[in-house]
Amino acid sequence: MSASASPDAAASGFPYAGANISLAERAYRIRRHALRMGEVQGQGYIAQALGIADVLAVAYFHALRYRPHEVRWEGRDRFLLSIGHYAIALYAAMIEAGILPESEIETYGGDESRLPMSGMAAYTPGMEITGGSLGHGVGIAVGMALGLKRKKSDARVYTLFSDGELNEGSIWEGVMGAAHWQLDNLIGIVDVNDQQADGPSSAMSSREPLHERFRAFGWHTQRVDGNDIEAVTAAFDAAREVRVAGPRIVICDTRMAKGVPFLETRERNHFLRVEADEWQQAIAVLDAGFSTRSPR
Ligand SMILES: Cc1ncc(C[n+]2csc(CCOP(=O)(O)OP(=O)(O)O)c2C)c(N)n1
Ligand SMILES: [Mg+2]
Repeated sequence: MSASASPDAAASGFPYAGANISLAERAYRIRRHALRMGEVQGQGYIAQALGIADVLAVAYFHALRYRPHEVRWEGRDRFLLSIGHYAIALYAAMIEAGILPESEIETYGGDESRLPMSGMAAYTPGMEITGGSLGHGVGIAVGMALGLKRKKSDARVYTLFSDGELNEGSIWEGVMGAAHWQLDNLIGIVDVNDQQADGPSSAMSSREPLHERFRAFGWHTQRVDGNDIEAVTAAFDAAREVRVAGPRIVICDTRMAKGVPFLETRERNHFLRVEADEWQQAIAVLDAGFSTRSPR
């Protein structure tokens, strides 16, 4: 069960402000929920979920303003999942945040489930958009951020997209639109795991140097180790607070399957098939890694 700090914190829209669970523990628990969902189907985009868990922990337990039991609250920050195949990662974060019940883990990917394998707004509370047809998360974020400004809202729009999506021209159209409209309420997060469906992104069609490229497009740009929680937290804080005009991006270099070493080294981990007996092994390795690193 997730613990919130106080009724005041919940009402403020920062439900976990002051909670005594560390972001590292949140990330560990997000990874654990994801592995449990992976086990239900026996395969999936589990390496991405393990890789992005630290970023999601910072987003949902530090940066985002929302109400877990009122997902359509008008004052919420919007979190857009452009990469629909990362849905398992977002479900895991939303379970930890108390937006979705933990008991639904066992329904993951099933016919009647609210947790389909690719993220769909009509199915899942808290899923803002139906991503998955890649390349749209930035353009949609531009429209939302512009709309919020026109409504005089101080809510922000976060959009999570991937290094593979940088090969879609529509992403760069959105990037230019955000700069044109000076959208300082838009924060992009790009997961650079150097992987896409056919192999390493750097070998497919590299978009490096990303820092210089985004800066040239008029974005306030930071690049961090996306598995370093302190660095991600500082970058999210700076993205929110820096006094510059225009959109902001946090480029996050992540390691696929982070936290489960025998999966980290597996080849072609875009879509992992994990043997039935390996899921419990993966959870045990994750548990052991967390308890030795973070004595409580
Ligand atoms: C427009 C579009 N083209 C192709 C696909 C098929 N597809 C699904 S995931 C994926 C890889 C995208 O790259 P990335 O998100 O970086 O991959 P990962 O890091 O998850 O391995 C592709 C090509 C799609 N969903 N949408
Ligand atoms: Mg990738």
